[in-house]
Amino acid sequence: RPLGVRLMTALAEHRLNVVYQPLINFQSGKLVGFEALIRWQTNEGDVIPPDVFIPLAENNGQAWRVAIYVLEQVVEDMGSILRRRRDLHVNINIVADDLQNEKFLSALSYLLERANIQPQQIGLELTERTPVDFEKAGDAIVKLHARGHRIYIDDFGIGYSSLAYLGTLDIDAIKIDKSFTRTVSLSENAISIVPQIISMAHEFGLDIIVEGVETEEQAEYFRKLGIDIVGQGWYLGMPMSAVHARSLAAPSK
Ligand code: G
Ligand code: G
Ligand code: MN
Ligand code: NA
Repeated sequence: RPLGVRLMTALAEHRLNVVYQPLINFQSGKLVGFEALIRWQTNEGDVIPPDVFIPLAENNGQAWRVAIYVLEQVVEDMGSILRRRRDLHVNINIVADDLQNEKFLSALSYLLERANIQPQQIGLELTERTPVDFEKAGDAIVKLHARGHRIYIDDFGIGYSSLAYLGTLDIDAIKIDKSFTRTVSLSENAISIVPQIISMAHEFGLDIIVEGVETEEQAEYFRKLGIDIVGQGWYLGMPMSAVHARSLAAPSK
């Protein structure tokens, strides 16, 4: 059967999994939240990456089903810890279609309200890998932002209209793409555009998350900048099961 049909069946049978990758403040070393990442392993044992099945869902007009699925899973997995720790947040990935989708938007408010999770505790990561219609997306973003959600531009720097976003959209933060993180180095003569991206984001009053932090040297580089920056990457924490994420987040006493 076509992959798109198999995806719908897998969603209906609840066979996709959500894992959680820690977000760590470089200055304090503290956990500030997680990014929720969807995983699909078929009954035959094949792992189908989200890069493959998310665009498929989008093309079939079914992206909202995936977004609601992840949201429901996040509420179930992380609701208890988010109620105990109001300082933590969980980010979910959405696509441009989701911003226009009434089913997703109402599920978002209904599920959070029912579970007593604050909108501030659910961040929305919008990738710029695919073009976004600013006119339409702008309105939806203003509304979600006004509700209290934090809006992140994901994969910042590699996609469409990076700079146009910064001045025009009601966003809170950028996630600097891992391809830029690879260019930073503690050596004096290293050439990297990352400091410019960071100072530009600051000028616009945006928070910064650095993706793909894989080495101690990269972590040290961002610590040394001496400003509040959040990092994500294998060095700081692998994507993990909900059980592990909850125990990482549980107040230590
Ligand atoms: O976790 P991984 O490296 O496999 O993710 C690959 C890509 O899939 C990333 O760009 C990530 O943003 C995207 N992705 C992961 N989980 C989700 C999800 O739940 N929804 C959407 N729309 N994209 C996701
Ligand atoms: O596009 P998005 O940022 O949502 O994708 C996050 C993806 O990046 C996840 O699939 C995750 O598995 C992957 N990822 C997380 N940390 C690292 C890292 O340190 N290095 C690399 N190469 N990928 C990472
Ligand atoms: Mn993301
Ligand atoms: Na990203």
